[in-house]
Amino acid sequence: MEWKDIYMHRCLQLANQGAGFTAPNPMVGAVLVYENEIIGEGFHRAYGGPHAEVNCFESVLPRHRQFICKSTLYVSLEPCSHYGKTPPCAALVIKQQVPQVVVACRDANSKVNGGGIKMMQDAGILVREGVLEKEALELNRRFFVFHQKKRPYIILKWAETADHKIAKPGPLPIAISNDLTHTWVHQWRAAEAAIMVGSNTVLTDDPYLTTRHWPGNNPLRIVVGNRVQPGKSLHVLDNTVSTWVFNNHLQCEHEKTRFIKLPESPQFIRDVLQYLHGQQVLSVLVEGGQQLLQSFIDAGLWDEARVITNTEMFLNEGIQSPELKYYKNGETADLKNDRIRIYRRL
Ligand code: AOF
Ligand code: ZN
Repeated sequence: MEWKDIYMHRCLQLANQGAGFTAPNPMVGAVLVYENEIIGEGFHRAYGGPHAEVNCFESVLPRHRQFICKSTLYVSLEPCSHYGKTPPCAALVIKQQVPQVVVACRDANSKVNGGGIKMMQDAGILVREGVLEKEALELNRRFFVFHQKKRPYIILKWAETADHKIAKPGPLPIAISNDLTHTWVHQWRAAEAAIMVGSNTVLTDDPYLTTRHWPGNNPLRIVVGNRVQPGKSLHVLDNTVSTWVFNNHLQCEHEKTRFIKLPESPQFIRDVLQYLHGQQVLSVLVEGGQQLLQSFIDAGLWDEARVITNTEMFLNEGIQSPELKYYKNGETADLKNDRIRIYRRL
């Protein structure tokens, strides 16, 4: 039976529409094709909701239902084989009597991990794997790192001057990036499960860490360090968004703010990440300051870095930007006087 890449491209396009709403689940798209025509489409819209395959079968018009048993189903991730918030999709595919399934990549979740493909093959379905696999792995890179490395996907972000300074000396914050970049950063925030900063940054900048310039979810706010204490008048403690403060002294919870005590240790960052993995936090955008960013780099605990450089601003003195190690260059973009570079860890 024939199959075409173009339908998998469509699956990935559909999957991407769930960005910012599916974590800790992956983004998944599905397309049902009968004689070169799409008769059904669906994607996983939000965590806890129906999977892509369910939405795809439901979208088929009554007069097209008769063709399902002669169609090819394309899915950007292996259909699941477990009972989670929803019943197994592989069982649904079998029930619908689809003769051929084209899958971009396997599901890294240990509850599935090839189980869906096996279930369908055992039922006599022809399964083709690895179509646009690279693109599908890239789309769900947060999900795959989470399951394979047992920690959230980590994106480091900072804004620097043309002479590589991220702040002035002293306690006063400065604005480095422009308004357009600012809006884009809020879009970045909305795509991640959490935003993290150090407690020094909270005290100097008093940031909101919200996505107020972009529609979408507010991620969990995470503060690391001992300098933020309950009762301080700080935006991150305003209880408008869930906020976790990792520290060495205090364990308590009030409204949306949770202080989490972890032992003082050189492994502190690893302990924080282990806790976040246990709480199903799929990804973290680390926004500073310098010390926290550098500690992630030195521990080799990062996946992506997004560096914004104001090409017209020079400070001469100030806090030097973090220094990346073992990376390759990714995309770049220019927004007026800001140059944005994306790096990937090797
Ligand atoms: C699919 N299609 O669209 C998605 C899948 O708790 P549940 O029931 O929502 O299951 C979540 C797991 O199911 C998730 O970790 C991943 O392994 C798989 N996601 N599978 O067949 C989908 N989103
Ligand atoms: Zn499923």
